Amino acid sequence: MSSISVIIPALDEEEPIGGVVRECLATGLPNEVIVVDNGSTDRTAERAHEAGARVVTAPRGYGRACAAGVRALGPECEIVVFLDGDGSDVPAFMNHLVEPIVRGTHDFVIGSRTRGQREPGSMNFQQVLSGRVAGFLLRLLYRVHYTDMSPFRAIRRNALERLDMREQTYGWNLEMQMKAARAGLRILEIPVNHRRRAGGESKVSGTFRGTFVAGARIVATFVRVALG
Ligand SMILES: Nc1nc2c(ncn2[C@@H]2O[C@H](COP(=O)(O)OP(=O)(O)OP(=O)(O)O)[C@@H](O)[C@H]2O)c(=O)[nH]1
Ligand SMILES: [Mg+2]
Repeated sequence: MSSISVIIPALDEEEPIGGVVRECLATGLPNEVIVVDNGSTDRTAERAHEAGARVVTAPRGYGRACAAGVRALGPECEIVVFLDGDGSDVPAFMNHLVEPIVRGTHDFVIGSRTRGQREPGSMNFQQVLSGRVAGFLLRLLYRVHYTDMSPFRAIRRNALERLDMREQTYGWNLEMQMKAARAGLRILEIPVNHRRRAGGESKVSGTFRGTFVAGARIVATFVRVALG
């Protein structure tokens, strides 16, 4: 059996984080769950730890958090799973994400929320549209099939470490998808269900500022990686 580690970036998620960690552990798949907390002002770290996660810290920023999680991986880890800490991703789908990697047919398996069942209100129009637009552009550029920029994804550890990930904030997810395609990884997208966040407050899609900042960063990432 391959050794699986889960990385969860979490900022001020004290309400949902314990449940997310427990749901991940309940799948019986991960050897470790790493919660990357950067500067939460609430009890995110405490709740994550109580639920059974290893907690590491990093400077502010979604990409920095993910990168810090990767640096903290145990030496035995072979497959890395990423998901959000707000309870919106459904850990029960983790087996569908890792199975093709364990079987050896794929290196990168990404969930698509737009192809799965979405709880009403879990994704707004801009999120669905931007996932589709990114998918369209990446199909033209790299002939790959994506319909979302879902944070819920699994990747072979040695493949991830070769991608030379640079994005420090919300461009991280798109950068991984683009670099995976460019590197010729064997990519699979599968439908995953999506829920509303299980408490706490939105940092991105639920606020105008969050949407604007993340959107600008995602466009900048697209341009940088496409031209790079
Ligand atoms: N470590 C870390 N995590 C972050 C940062 N910004 C956001 N996150 C986490 O990244 C995930 C996505 O952020 P959300 O606020 O859920 O953004 P969203 O999914 O667009 O918005 P919702 O509709 O409210 O779910 C959550 O787990 C956040 O806690 C950050 O700067 N550092
Ligand atoms: Mg969310």
